[in-house]
Amino acid sequence: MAEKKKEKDRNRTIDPAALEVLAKTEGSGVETAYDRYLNMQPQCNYGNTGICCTICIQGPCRITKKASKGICGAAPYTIVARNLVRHVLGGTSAHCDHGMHIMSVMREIADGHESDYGITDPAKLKRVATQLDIAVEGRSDLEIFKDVVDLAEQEFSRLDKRTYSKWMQATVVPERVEKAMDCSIMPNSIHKTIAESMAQTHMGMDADPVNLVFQALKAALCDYIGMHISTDLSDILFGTPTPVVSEGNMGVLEEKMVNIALHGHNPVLSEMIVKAAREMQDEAKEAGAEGIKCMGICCTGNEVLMRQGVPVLTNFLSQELAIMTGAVDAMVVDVQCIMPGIQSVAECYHTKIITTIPNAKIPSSYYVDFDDTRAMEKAREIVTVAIEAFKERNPEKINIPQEKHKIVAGFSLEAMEDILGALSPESPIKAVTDAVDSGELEGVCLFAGCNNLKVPHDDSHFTIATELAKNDVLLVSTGCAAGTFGKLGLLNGDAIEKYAGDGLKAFLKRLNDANKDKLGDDLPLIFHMGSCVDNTRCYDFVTALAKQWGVDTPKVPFVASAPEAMSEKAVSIGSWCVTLGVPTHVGVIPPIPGSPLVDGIALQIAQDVYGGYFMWEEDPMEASKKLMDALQERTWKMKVHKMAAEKYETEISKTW
Ligand code: BF8
Ligand code: SF4
Repeated sequence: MAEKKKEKDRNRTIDPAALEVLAKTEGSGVETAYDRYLNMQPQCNYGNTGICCTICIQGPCRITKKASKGICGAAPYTIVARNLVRHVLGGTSAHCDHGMHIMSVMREIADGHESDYGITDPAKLKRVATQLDIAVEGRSDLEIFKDVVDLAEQEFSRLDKRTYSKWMQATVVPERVEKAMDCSIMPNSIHKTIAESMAQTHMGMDADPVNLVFQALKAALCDYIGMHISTDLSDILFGTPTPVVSEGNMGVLEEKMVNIALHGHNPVLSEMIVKAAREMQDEAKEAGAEGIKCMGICCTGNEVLMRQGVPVLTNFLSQELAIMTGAVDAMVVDVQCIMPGIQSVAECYHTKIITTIPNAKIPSSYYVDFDDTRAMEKAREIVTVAIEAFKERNPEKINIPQEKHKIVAGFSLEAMEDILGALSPESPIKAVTDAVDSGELEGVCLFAGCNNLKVPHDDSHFTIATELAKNDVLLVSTGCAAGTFGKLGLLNGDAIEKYAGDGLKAFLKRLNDANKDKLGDDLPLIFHMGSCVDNTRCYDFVTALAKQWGVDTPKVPFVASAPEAMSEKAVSIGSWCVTLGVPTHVGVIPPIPGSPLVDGIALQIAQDVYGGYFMWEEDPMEASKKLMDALQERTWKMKVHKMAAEKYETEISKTW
C-alpha cells in the first residue's frame, strides 16, 4: 500500500513554493530528488534495518533466515552497532572539518598574517576564554585569542590520555562529565577518538555491541565538542547573533536582481561573499541588473540569516527546485548537504554552480578555490561569475513563486538571555523555569535536522511544531527545521495568534511587552537559534535550565525532535543529545531495528544509563504525543522531587 502511494506521489512536499515549481516543471524532463526518490522504490530492507555489512570486501553480507551471521561470523548486533558507529563518525568528522576550517582562519590571525578576517566580537572572545579558564584580565584581545586558538587546536589533536576535553567540561553540568567518565566515554580529543573508532569498527575488531554503542556515544560527544568550538569561534570572528528581521521562501528571488544563492554550511566563505556583493552593486547595475541579492539555502543560509539578515531561499530538499525558477544566477556552495543533482538541473538553465572547497567538488561545476588567505579577492571573483551569468538569463524560463513570509531570527543564547532578562533581570533563564513551574509552559522542544523524502517534505516539521505550540511548549529550532518554519511563516509574531496555546501565548506576550522598546518587531512563535552546528547553543540552553533548577539534565523538561532526519550529522547530534540527557524523537527510522538488542539500547537502556533516549516515530501526530508525554513526565517528576525537598528540607535530588 505504502509503496503504491509513493509511486504516484511525486509532489512529496507541503511547501507551496516547491509544489508550484514541481507543477510547472512536470514533464519538462528536468530530474530532481522528488523523481529520483520514486525511481529508487522499493528501497532495500536489509539496508533499511541496518543488517547489511560492507565493512570488508568479502561482503556485502546480508542477514537472512538462511544466513544468520556475516561470513566472518559477525552477528546482526555487531553489524548494526558497527554501522551506527560509522554513521556517527561521518557526522562528527563533517562538523569537525567545519570547525578546522574556522580554526585555520583563526590561526592565520593569531600568527600575525594579514587576513580579511578579524576579531569581530571581543566580548564573546572574553566570555569563551573565561569559561575555559583562560586569563582575560589585563591582557590584549590578541593574547587571549591566541590562547583560545591553541586550546581549540589541542581539543582536536591531543593524544595524552590523562587530559580530557576542556570544551566539554566547560560547557555541560558537572554531572554529565562524571557520567561520561563513569562510562569511559569522556573524550581526550576529537582526532584520537575518530581514529580509535575507525579502528574499532575495522573487520575483525570489536564484536561487542554494547562496547560499540558506547564508542558511538564517545564519538558523538566529539561531535558536540567540535560543534561547540565551531559556534564559539564563528561568533568571535563574525559576531554573536542578535534579533534580525528578514524573509523566507522562493518569493525572495527578484527578477531584476543578480540572485546569488549561498548553500552549504560554513560562514567563512559566505560572510565574505555577502560583503563582496554589498560592495559590487555598481558592477551589477552595469550588467543591467538593479543590484545583487544574496539568499541562503541549508545552514550557510542559517549562518548569514542569523548574522546578516540574509533571506532564506529554501531548505535541503528543495535546493534543486530553487534553480528551476530560472532566476538563480549562481549557486555558491561550500561543504555538506549539497546534492550533486544541482549540477544537472543547472545545466538546463543559465545558473552557474560554483564549488569552492577542495574536498567538495562536483564534476562540470565552476570551481573557484576559496583560499581564505585571499578571501575578499576570491569572493569578488565569485560574485563576478554571478553577474556574468545574469546576462545569460532566459526570460522564458523565469518562474518565481510569489510565496514568502516574514522571519524574525538571530536568537543566540546571549540574545535569548537578553530578552528573558527583561522579565527576570537577576537570572534571565528563570523566566523560563518559573513559567514551567507555574504550568504556563509545558517545557521546551528543539526542532533540528534535515528533510528526508521518506516522509513528505516539511510536513512533519510543521505538524509537530504546531501541535506542540498548541500544547504550550516553548519552541526553538536550527538547521533545515528552522528553514521549514521560516518558509512556512512560523518564525514571526503573527504565527503566535494562529498556533500558540493560551499558556505559550501569555508567556510570549509578557516577553514581547517587556521588550517593546528593545525590539523592532514582535517575537516569533519559534526561536531560530542558528545552523546545525548551533545545536550546541540550544544545548547551552538545557545546561542553563539545569543549573537554574539545580538538577542534572535528564530532569529538565526539554526534548528534541528531528522529524525529517537525513544526514550522518543528524545521527551524531541525536546521539550526543541522548548522552547528554535529552529525550530525542527521530521521525525517520534509522538503520537500527535489524538488531533488537541495539534498538533496545537506543530506545530503553539509554534512559537508564544517561537519562536521554531515542523515540522513533514516523507519524507526526503520534510523535507529538510522545514528545508531550516525555515533557509531562519530567515536569511531574520535578514537582514531586521539589515537594520532597521542601518537606525534608534537603536539596532537590539531581538524579532522575
Ligand atoms: O547541517 S539540517 S539537511 S543543511 S544536515 Fe543538512 Fe540536515 Fe539541513 Fe545543515 Ni543539518
Ligand atoms: Fe561480511 Fe564480516 Fe566482512 Fe562485514 S566484516 S562484510 S560481516 S565478512
